[in-house]
Amino acid sequence: MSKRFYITTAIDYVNGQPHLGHAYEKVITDVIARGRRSLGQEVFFLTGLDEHGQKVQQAAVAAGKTPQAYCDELAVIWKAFAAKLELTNDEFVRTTQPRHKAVVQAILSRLYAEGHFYKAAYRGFYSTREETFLTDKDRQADGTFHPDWGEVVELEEENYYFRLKDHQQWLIDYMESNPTFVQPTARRNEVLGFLKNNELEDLCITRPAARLNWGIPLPFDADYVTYVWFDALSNYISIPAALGDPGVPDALHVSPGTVGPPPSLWPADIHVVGKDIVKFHAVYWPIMLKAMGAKLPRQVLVHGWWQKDGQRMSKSTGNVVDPVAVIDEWGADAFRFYVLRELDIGADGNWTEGGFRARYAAELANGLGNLVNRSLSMLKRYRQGSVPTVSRELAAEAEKIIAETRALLEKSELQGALKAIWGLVTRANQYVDQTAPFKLAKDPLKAQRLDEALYNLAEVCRILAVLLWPFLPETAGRIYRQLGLAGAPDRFSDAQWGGMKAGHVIGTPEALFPKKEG
Ligand code: ME8
Repeated sequence: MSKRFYITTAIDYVNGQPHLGHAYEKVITDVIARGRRSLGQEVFFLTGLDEHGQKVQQAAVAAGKTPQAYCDELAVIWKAFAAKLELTNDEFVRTTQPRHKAVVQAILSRLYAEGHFYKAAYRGFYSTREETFLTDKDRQADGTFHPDWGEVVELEEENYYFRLKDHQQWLIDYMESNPTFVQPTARRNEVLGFLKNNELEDLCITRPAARLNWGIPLPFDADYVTYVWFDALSNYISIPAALGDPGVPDALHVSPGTVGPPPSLWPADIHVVGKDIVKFHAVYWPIMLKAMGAKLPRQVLVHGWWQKDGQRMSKSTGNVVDPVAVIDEWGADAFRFYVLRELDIGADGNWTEGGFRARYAAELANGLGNLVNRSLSMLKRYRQGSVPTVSRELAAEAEKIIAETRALLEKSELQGALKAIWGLVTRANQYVDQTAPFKLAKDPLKAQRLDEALYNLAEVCRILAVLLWPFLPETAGRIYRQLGLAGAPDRFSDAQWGGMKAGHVIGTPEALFPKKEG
C-alpha cells in the first residue's frame, strides 16, 4: 500500500473553550488536506485533544468532576467544533484513550531500556497554590513573583530527564541539510540560530504522581507520570502505531491494529503548529523520534498568532473572537475565507470586525457571489439555462490561474492561492462589464456573441467551484448544484476548460453570500 499524505494539527488543551487561534490552525490544516485529496493524493488528517496535566486536573476538581468525566464532556464540544469548521479529519485523538496511552508507555519503556533517561534532582521555585514550578519567565519586572501565584517556595524534586544534549549537533546537521524541515524560512532560521547559540538542556519528562496523578504512569516507576509534552507529542505516532502502520517501529505496535490492511502513514508529511510551540516540535520531537528509531516528519509548518483589535485575546478582558458565533451568523465559509485570505501562514494577524465585514462585502458578496449570480441568472434568462456551444475566450487566462493555484496548493501557500483564484473572479467580473450580455441580448444579430459570453461565464463558475473546494467547500458545492452538476467539485483534474457541455441545463441561481446591513 502506498504511503498516504499524513498531516496533523497541534492537539488542543481541553481546559477551556475553542477559540479563534485553534480554529485558524485547524482550518489551514483542513485546506491543505483537502487540497492534496483534490490533487489525487490519499490523505490522512489527524487532529484531537491534549487531555492530561495539572490544569485539567484542577479545572475538573473546580467543576466537581473526575478528570475523565470532565474531559469526556469537553471532548463532545471540541468534536462538534471540528464539524462546525467543516474539517475533514480522518481521526480524532484524545490522549486519554487507551490506544494512545499504550503507545506512549511502549515509547517510554523502549527509551528507558536504551539508556535515554536518567533520574536527577531539580531545585526551583514552586507555587503551592498553582502546584507548579515557576521559571524566570514568570517573574515580574522587579524580579518578584506575582501575588496570584500565592506562596512561592524553593523546592527540590527528583524527576526523570531525557538526554537531549547528546543530539544537538545531529539536529543542527539535519536542519542544515533539510532546509524545508521547518517552514516558513524565518522560523527555520530562528530554530537553527537557537540551536547554534545555546546549549540544549535535557528535558524533564515526569512529575511525581504524588503531586500530579492526571497523566500516563511511567511503566518502569509507579511513583511518576509522564509530563504533558512527552505524552502530547507522541500522539502523532501513537495513532499510526495503533492502526498498525508499517512505517512505525515494531516496538510501538502494542495494540491489535485495525481490521483490514493497515494504512501507511509514518513519517508525517506536515505538522501544523503555532509559533509558541515550535521548539517542542522542531527540537524535542525530532530527537525523541531519533531515539525511538523512527523517521522524522518531513515538515513542521508554523503559523502565526491572532490578536483582536490589536490586543492579545483574553477571556478575562472579554477581548475574544468566538468562531462559533461568527460561523452561526455568517457561515463556515465566510469564516474560513477571512482567516485564510487575511494571513499568510507564518505572519501574525489582527481580527477586526470591520476587516471581516469588508472582506465579506467586497470579495465574497460583490466579488464571487455577484459573479456567479449574474452569470447564471443571465444564462437562465437569455437561454433558459441551457449551456451554449463551447467557447475558449477566457480559457488561456483560466488555465494560467489553474496552474498557479495547483503550484501554490502544493507548497501550502494558501493565501497566495486565494489571491490567484480571485484574479479569475475579478477577470470574469470585468468580462461581464466588457461584453455586457444584457445589451447583447437586445440585439438578435448578436446572439452568437451572447452565446460566447454566457459560455465563458458559466465555465469560469464551474472552474472556480473546483479551485475553491479546498477553501470554501460549502460554497463550491453550492456553485456546482446551481450549475446543475452532480457530485462534488472535489477533483482538481476537473479544472480543465471545456467541462461544461453544450445543451446541459443548469439549476436555480441563488445568492451565495447575502448582503448584510450594518
Ligand atoms: O499548546 N492564534 O495547546 P493549546 C493562533 N496542547 N494560534 C493560536 C492562538 C492564537 N491566538 N492561541 C493558540 C497546546 N494557538 C498543546 C499542543 S501539540 C503536541 C500540543 C494555537 O490549546 C497554538 O499555537 O494551547 C497551538 O498550535 C494550538 O493553538 C493549540 O494550543
